[in-house]
Amino acid sequence: MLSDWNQVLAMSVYSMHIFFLFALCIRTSFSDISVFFRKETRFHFDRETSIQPMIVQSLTKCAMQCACITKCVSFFYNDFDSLCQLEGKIYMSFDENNNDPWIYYEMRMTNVAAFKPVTMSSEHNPPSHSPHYAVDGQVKNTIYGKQCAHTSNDPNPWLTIDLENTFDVHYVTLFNRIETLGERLRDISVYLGDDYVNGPFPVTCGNFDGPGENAEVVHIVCDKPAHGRFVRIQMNNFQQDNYLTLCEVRVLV
Ligand SMILES: [Ca+2]
Repeated sequence: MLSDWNQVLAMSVYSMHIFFLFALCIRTSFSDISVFFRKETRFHFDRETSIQPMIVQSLTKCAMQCACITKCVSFFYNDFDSLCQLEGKIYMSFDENNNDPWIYYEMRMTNVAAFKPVTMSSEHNPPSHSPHYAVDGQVKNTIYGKQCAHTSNDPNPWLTIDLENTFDVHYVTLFNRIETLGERLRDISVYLGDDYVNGPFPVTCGNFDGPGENAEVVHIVCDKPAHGRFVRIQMNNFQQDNYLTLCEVRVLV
């Protein structure tokens, strides 16, 4: 019964959030977008390769643009020049003296993966790459992918997080390794299941074809709310270099 009520509560919270985001999309009177989006300071995008940003009147206008687009969960806003960037790749930044005028905003949802039980298909060089590093809340600029969850060279490497309850997942965020070999992140699918840590996983949230880049942050937005307790992140299409390395995973509901 408790599980049922939690499920109802999770669905209600999700529905309300989507409702208010839609309200943000169609109205102009919201003065405080922090209700819908949170600011993060350690993200940047590549201005050389990204599409031209939009000129907008305000941060709220930029947030409205994102709220009106299906699968937009984040954006960059430049208050100095009133510019809005909705598309393009996102990267972790490790510059402690970052004076970048571009500020990153992400949809204010709840990460239900933090510090939850995690298993992997195998563990590369224990204990430097323990699965718990995927949900410890840290993304560090370490060499050789240390302090990131890291499998061996498996046919279809995977990492599964037990959310310890069922949720309707809106999107999953993957933090790629930072220093090198970021291109290994490719052919990723995110699946969900209700019953056991080893599956089955009948629900597909979405995919990331890749290849990834060093320090890239990938949002996999589900086609529709993906229901389940166990979240499996799996690399498909066996190739020579089949290592799955994840420095952090967030599951947003
Ligand atoms: Ca981590």
